[in-house]
Amino acid sequence: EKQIVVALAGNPNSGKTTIFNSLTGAHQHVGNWPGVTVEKKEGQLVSEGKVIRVVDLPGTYSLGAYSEDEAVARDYILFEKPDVVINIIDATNLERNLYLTTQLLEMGSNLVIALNMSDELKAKQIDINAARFSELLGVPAIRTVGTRGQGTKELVAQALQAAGNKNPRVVQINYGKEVETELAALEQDILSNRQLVENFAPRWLAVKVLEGDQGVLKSLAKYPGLERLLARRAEAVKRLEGLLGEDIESLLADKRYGFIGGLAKEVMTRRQTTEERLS
Ligand code: GDP
Ligand code: MG
Ligand code: K
Repeated sequence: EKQIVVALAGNPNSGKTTIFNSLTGAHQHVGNWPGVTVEKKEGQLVSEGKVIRVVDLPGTYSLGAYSEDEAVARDYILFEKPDVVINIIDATNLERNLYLTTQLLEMGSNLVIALNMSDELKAKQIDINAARFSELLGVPAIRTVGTRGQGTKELVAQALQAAGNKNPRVVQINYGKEVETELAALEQDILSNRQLVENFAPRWLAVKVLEGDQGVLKSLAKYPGLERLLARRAEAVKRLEGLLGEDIESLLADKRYGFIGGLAKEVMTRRQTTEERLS
């Protein structure tokens, strides 16, 4: 039987390596990603009779083109297509960590989320509603304490379940009427390009093209039909920037932060201290 590949993605210091160690124990191998000096850690475990290969991706805040780490993580997810991506989130910095999560969601990754550092969150008198979080994003979310191995069994169980899901739900951030109109047109173009459709989630690619993500555009250079897509993009950007008076990158970023802010607000509650309750 084919082994299942699970990649761990998350911000630096979210607890990725701690959870990686907890999952794989001594069965680890350290090397380098091809062509770059970024360290590559792999390990494996056996669960429910299945061999799971775990890959610890470089810690990143985003999957843009700004660093070698980001390019390694993004290209691995795009081109190696792990069966499941476990996104390790430092729940004490939820909003900052969710920026990466929104990108993983848009990429159409088969996601399982670890709300890690949940012990620290508790110490700060903050509750996070994992069930509601999971419901809003359409992906499993488990509270974990990496340093104590808490929640890791459940993570593996959810990852195994997700691995069998061939059509993961793709959450769509709504970028507003004007932007959505242009995205739909770009997506149509992408859908008519068989090679692009076979390799990428069309919606994700439409967003990246509109955004002008240099890393992604570079990865696409070999695909026929790219020039037409870029010409459409140039027209769309001109229209949107004229219409909305803001540059396209800021337009998209604002919507993402709006989505993240709304989500965080909905799932987090600060418990009242005894003093507050009595006053
Ligand atoms: P990475 O950069 O994502 O690989 O993060 P690490 O695994 O190196 O963890 C960063 C720091 O957070 C280390 O000091 C860990 O011991 C600590 N850590 C990891 N998970 C938890 C957790 O759930 N709770 C607490 N309190 N600390 C954690
Ligand atoms: Mg690490
Ligand atoms: K570390």
